[in-house]
Amino acid sequence: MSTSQTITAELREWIITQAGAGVSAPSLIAAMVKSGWNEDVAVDAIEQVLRAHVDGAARQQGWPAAVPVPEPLLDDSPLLIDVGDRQVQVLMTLASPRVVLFGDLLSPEECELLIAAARPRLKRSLTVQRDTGDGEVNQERTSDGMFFERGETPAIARIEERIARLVNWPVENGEGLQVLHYQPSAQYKPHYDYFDPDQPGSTGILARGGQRVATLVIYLNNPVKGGATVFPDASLEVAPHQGHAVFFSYERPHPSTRSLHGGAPVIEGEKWIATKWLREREFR
Ligand code: PD2
Ligand code: ZN
Repeated sequence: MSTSQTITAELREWIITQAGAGVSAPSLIAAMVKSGWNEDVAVDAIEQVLRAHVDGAARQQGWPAAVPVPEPLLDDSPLLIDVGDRQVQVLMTLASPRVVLFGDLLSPEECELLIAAARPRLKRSLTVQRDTGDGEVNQERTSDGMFFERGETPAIARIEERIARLVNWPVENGEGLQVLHYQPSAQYKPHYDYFDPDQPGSTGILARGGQRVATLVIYLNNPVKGGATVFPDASLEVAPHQGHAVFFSYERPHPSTRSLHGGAPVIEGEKWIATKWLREREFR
């Protein structure tokens, strides 16, 4: 391996082969540092080589292109993120699927306020019909829900501002908050939140701000049993705790993001969540 700080064809080949054989990123970095690389430069080089490699493979397979996605500022692994009016806890992160679990995003009072404002406006949740893009009642999704307008009340605007700072994504790119209420046995079977670009019904939806690129599910109460948010591709279950929120992003509308997720059946008690979906561009 070269000791210079340029990415030669030889180095590129070496990184791709090693990573493909399952050698971890820290081991690759350690090997490069040992042969004279600055650590930060080595990290950047590995990222650049592997990203270009994945993009090339994705193009060959006919996958949709990757786009920029929201991402919390997690350099140096902070335990807390300052979002202006609050310190949000970082409780867990996962690289693939990209998942970050936050604590204390909302106060108990803010959770109660959202539930009280949503309750009189709840209707049976719909899923998007593939061909037309219209909503339809579906056994896959047995909750009741409603949408707030973006910035509908000062409290909602404050929460949306906080979310924007937390994940570094403009407030304008967010859909209005959706509140969902699950009774015992209600669930949301595993699905992807992005819209299938090949379905005719997606055209109109995508015209309003492009694809969904990330989701934040905020837990508004504590169910007694059940109601976890599950990520089957990672065998990950997130327990629903009041005020906590699980963030996940998906850089292309494709299962390779491993962003398949669902709401497990509520076994005892009830479950309230608020979901914020983030689009590529301004959502109108
Ligand atoms: O209630 C959940 O945990 C859940 C699971 C999957 C919510 C959503 N998806 C969603 O709102 O998209
Ligand atoms: Zn979902």
